[in-house]
Amino acid sequence: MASPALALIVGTLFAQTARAATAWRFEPPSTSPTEQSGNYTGFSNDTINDTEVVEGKVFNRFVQIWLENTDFDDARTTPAWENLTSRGLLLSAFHGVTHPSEPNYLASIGGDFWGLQDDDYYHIPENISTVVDLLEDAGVSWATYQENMPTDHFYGSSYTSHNYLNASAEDYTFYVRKHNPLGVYDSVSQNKARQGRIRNFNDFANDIVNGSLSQWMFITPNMVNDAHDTTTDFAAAFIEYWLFPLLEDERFNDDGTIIVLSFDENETWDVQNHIYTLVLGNGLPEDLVGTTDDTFYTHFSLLSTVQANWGLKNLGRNDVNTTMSNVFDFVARETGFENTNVPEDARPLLNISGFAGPLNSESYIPFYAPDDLTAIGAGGQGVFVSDSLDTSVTYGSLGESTNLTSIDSQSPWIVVEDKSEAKVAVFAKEGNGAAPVTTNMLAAVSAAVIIAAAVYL
Ligand SMILES: *[C@@H]1O[C@H](CO)[C@@H](O)[C@H](O)[C@H]1NC(C)=O
Ligand SMILES: *[C@@H]1O[C@H](CO)[C@@H](O)[C@H](O)[C@H]1NC(C)=O
Ligand SMILES: *[C@@H]1O[C@H](CO)[C@@H](O)[C@H](O)[C@H]1NC(C)=O
Ligand SMILES: *[C@@H]1O[C@H](CO)[C@@H](O)[C@H](O)[C@H]1NC(C)=O
Ligand SMILES: *[C@@H]1O[C@H](CO)[C@@H](O)[C@H](O)[C@H]1NC(C)=O
Ligand SMILES: *[C@@H]1O[C@H](CO)[C@@H](O)[C@H](O)[C@H]1NC(C)=O
Ligand SMILES: *[C@@H]1O[C@H](CO)[C@@H](O)[C@H](O)[C@H]1NC(C)=O
Ligand SMILES: *[C@@H]1O[C@H](CO)[C@@H](O)[C@H](O)[C@H]1NC(C)=O
Ligand SMILES: *[C@@H]1O[C@H](CO)[C@@H](O)[C@H](O)[C@H]1NC(C)=O
Ligand SMILES: *[C@@H]1O[C@H](CO)[C@@H](O)[C@H](O)[C@H]1NC(C)=O
Ligand SMILES: CC(=O)N[C@H]1CO[C@H](CO)[C@@H](O)[C@@H]1O
Repeated sequence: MASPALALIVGTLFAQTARAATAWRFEPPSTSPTEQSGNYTGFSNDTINDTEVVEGKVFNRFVQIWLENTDFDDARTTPAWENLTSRGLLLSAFHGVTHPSEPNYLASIGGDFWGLQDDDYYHIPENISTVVDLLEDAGVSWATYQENMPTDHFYGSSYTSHNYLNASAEDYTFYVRKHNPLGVYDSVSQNKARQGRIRNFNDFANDIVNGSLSQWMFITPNMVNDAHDTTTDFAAAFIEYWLFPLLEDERFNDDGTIIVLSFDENETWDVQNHIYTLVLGNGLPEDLVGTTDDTFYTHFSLLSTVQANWGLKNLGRNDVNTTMSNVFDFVARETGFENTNVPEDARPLLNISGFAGPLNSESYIPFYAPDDLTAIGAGGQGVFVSDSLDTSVTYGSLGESTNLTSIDSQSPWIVVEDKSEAKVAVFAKEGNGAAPVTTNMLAAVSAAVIIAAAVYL
C-alpha cells in the first residue's frame, strides 16, 4: 500500500470530490430504534443483566453519541439540529484534542491519545486503564453500542455487509473499529467479564425493551449515519429517525438522563479543533434549555464530568489536567468543583499531532504510568492504579523517543493479524429487506474510492 501520508492526501481529495458530487439519501436501517433488524447482521443473544442504579449527584445516566467530520456552521442550519439546539444546552467552546479520528475516540475514555496520529489497526495493552475501571470501581454500569458491528466484541478492523441503502449496490463497510474506542483497549476488549458490553444496535433494541440500558453509554452510528461517508443532511435524517423517538422514550431518556451529542473532530484541520456539542436529556436543568455555555471544554471533560457526578477515581492523565478537563458547568456547580477559566488566547492549539507516544511509531516511547499518582480529580478521589501497571515507568522517566520507521521496525501495538471478515450479512428475518432506492446514489467508482479513503480518515 502507498504511504499513509500519500493515501491520506489522495483519500481526502477523492472523498471530498465524491461527497460534493453525489447525494446520498438516508434509509432507515430498521423499523425503529427499538426493533432489531437484519440490516444489522447479528441479532442479539442476550441482554445486559444489571439494572441497579447508582445515584449520581446530578444525573443517573450519561449517553455519548459521536458523529463525524462535519462543519459546525453547516450542521447547525439543518432543521433537525435547530430543533435539538432549542431543546438542549449548546457547549460553544467544546474541542477535539488532535487529528484524525481514532486518537480522539481513544482520548475520550483513556485520558490520552498516546501520540497516535493515524487511524490504523491498534490495540492498547491490558495495564492501561480507562473510564470502565473507574465506573466499575463505583458499581456504575456501562456499555457501548456500535451500529453495524456484526457480533459482540468483534475484533476486526472493519466489517462489510449488505448495502441496505441500495439493493443493487456492492456490500458496504458500515462498521469500523477506529470509532469503537472500548474495542481498542485490551483492558476492556480482552477481559471476558467486560467484552459482552461491547454491543451492536440489535443489542441496543433488546436492552431498551428489557429496560436494562446502562448508566454510561458510548454510541457510535455507522459510517453513513454519522456523516463520515455522507453529509450533515444525511446525519440529520438519521438523528430524526433514531434520536428523536428515543428522546420521548422513558426507558432511554428519563429525568436523570444526560445525552451528549458531539463530533470527534473539526472537519477543517488548519483551524482550532472546535466542535459542535449539544447537551440534551430530561436530566438537563430546565433553566438551561435553549441556552449556551461558553466554558472551554475538551473530550477530557467527558471523563472529569462523570467523575464529578459519581465521585469516581481518576486516570491521572489529561482528565486531571486543569486546563484541559473543565467539568460541565452545571455539574461543577452542583458538585462544588472549581473550573479553570481558560481565555481564548490561552487555549492550547488542539489541531496538531506528532507528539511522542506509544502509538506514534516515528516518535515511539513505551506505554507509561501517570507521572503524579497523588492527583485528586474532579470526583474528589485519587488515581486508579491497576495491578498490572508498572508505576516506575512514567513519561518523565522515559528518555528520548525512537523513530521506529527509520530502523525499519513496526509499531508493537499494530494488530498483526487482520481479523476483519469481509462477509455479507446473513438475514434471519424477512428476506434481505432492501428497499428500492429512489434517489441519487454514489456512482460505483466514487463508492470504491470512499471505501479506500475510509482506511485513513
Ligand atoms: C433494511 O433497510 C431497508 C432500507 O431502509 C428497509 O427497507 C428494510 O426494511 C430493512 N430491513 C429490515 C429487516 O429492517
Ligand atoms: C447476562 O447473564 C447471562 C447468564 O449469566 C450471561 O450468559 C450473559 O452473558 C450476561 N449478559 C451480558 C451482556 O453480560
Ligand atoms: C422538535 O421536534 C419534535 C419532534 O418532531 C417536535 O415535537 C418539537 O415540537 C420540535 N421542537 C421545536 C422547538 O421545534
Ligand atoms: C448471536 O449468536 C449468533 C450465533 O453464534 C451470532 O451469529 C450472532 O452474531 C450473535 N449476535 C451478536 C450480537 O453477537
Ligand atoms: C492550527 O490552527 C491554527 C489557527 O488556529 C493555525 O495557525 C495552525 O497552522 C494550525 N495547525 C495545523 C497543524 O494545521
Ligand atoms: C471548526 O472551527 C471553525 C473555527 O472555529 C468553526 O467556524 C467551525 O464551525 C468548526 N467546525 C466544527 C465542526 O465545529
Ligand atoms: C495540560 O495540557 C496542556 C495542553 O496539552 C499542556 O500544555 C500542559 O503541559 C498540561 N499540563 C500538565 C500538568 O500536564
Ligand atoms: C504496560 O504493558 C506493556 C506491555 O506489556 C509494557 O510494554 C509497558 O511497559 C507497560 N507499561 C506500564 C507503565 O506498566
Ligand atoms: C522517521 O524516519 C522516517 C524514515 O527515515 C522519516 O521519513 C521521518 O521523517 C522520521 N520522523 C521523524 C519524526 O523524525
Ligand atoms: C445502486 O447501485 C447500483 C450499483 O452500483 C447503481 O448502478 C445504481 O445507480 C444505484 N442506485 C441509485 C438509485 O443510485
Ligand atoms: C433476559 C430478558 O429479559 N430477555 C428478554 C429481552 O426482551 C426480549 C424481547 O425483546 C425477550 O425475548 C427476552 O427474553
